Amino acid sequence: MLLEGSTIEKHNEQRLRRHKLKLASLQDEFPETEQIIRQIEAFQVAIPSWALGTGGTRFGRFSEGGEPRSLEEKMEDVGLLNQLNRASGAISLHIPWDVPQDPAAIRQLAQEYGLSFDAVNSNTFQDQPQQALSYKFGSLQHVDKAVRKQAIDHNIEVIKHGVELGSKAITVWLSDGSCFPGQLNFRGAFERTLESLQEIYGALPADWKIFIEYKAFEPNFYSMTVGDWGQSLLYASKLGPKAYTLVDLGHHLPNANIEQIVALLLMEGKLAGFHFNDSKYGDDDLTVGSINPYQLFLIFNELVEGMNARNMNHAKDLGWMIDASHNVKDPLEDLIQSVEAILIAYAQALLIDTTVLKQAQAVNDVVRCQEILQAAYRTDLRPLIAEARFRKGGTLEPLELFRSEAIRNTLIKKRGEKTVATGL
Ligand code: RM4
Ligand code: MN
Ligand code: MN
Repeated sequence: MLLEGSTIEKHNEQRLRRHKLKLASLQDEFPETEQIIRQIEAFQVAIPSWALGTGGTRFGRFSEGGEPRSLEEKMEDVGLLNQLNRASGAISLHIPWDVPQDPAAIRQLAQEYGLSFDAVNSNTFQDQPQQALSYKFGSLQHVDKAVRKQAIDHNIEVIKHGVELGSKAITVWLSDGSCFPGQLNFRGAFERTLESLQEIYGALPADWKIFIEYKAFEPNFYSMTVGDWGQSLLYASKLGPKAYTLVDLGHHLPNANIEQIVALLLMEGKLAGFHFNDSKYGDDDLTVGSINPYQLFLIFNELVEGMNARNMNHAKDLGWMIDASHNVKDPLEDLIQSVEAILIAYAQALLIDTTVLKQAQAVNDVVRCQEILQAAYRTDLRPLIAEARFRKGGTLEPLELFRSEAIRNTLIKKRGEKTVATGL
């Protein structure tokens, strides 16, 4: 379902006066507001096709109902989300959870919803019903060449699906590793994985990239073959210029300084982009900005400074994607909150006066440095995000409209209470 234009107009009309007042106060205080609004308008965050249904843990799954039953319905949900916030104009597909059976029809549908296709994702962490060989002991690292070949072929297949839809990158996340000391020869696992990745790399079209995602633990709990940014960077460097390291915020050990990792990957020209989420303990996949919005802001501070230093286009030169799971929230409401949190952190980072910060750093004025960062972080820039949405035809308050129009009820009526979306 898409909303009638008049529904959005009515919603905005009722809120416009208050919104303009708040906006005027920011415009009065900061001369750069217009520039920030334009940068927010250009910024898009891709939605993962596997995050439109209810998530769960191994202890259970409690659905909201009305989950999308097909890729077409998932695209419908992202189309709706984008209609509300005008910042979710891309979808990232996970294969084989979401195989585009009729690529021409899927492309056509994407055009109708104003969506493009972000990176495609391969899956060699689960065994599929028709699959010949098992990934129980890994995929690209496997000691058996035949298993490695099966996993390589799958990745090449995923690239083909992506080519048909206009994607420009493949994200490879491997669950490969070991659960017990002695199970695996680390060097052997690394070398076999590299060799497999080299074959996949060889199948990339000229204008494609490969993103190597790392993760500290789970499902393997003793070692992960791509366990941290050092290992990922090693693979990416050995593979060549089309290979980059992807940072999923939940994939670090507790208290890792992610912003420093980001700064250095960016410096090396090897940062692929992000899987945004938030976490308290591990790969919790919680709503972006729900636990530690300050960390998100610090990451964006490094991104803005580092991208400017390399003359990069903020909106286009890195992959921006959400990778979250919605266990107790409506998935669409959760995604609205996540996109908003990302845009707020980005806007606040844009507000930092880099010249003044550098001056303070140069004289070791530690107090001043903290004040500069926190002054930006403590400024409520939500009116700028709302204004960017409004200018692009979106809603001033997406969450409010989602609720007042009872969108989940409509989806339940249309799709049913007990539908299950593919994904984790
Ligand atoms: C992993 C990782 C991958 C995602 C899967 C579903 O933990 O974050 O990016 O594709 O989960
Ligand atoms: Mn991820
Ligand atoms: Mn993850």
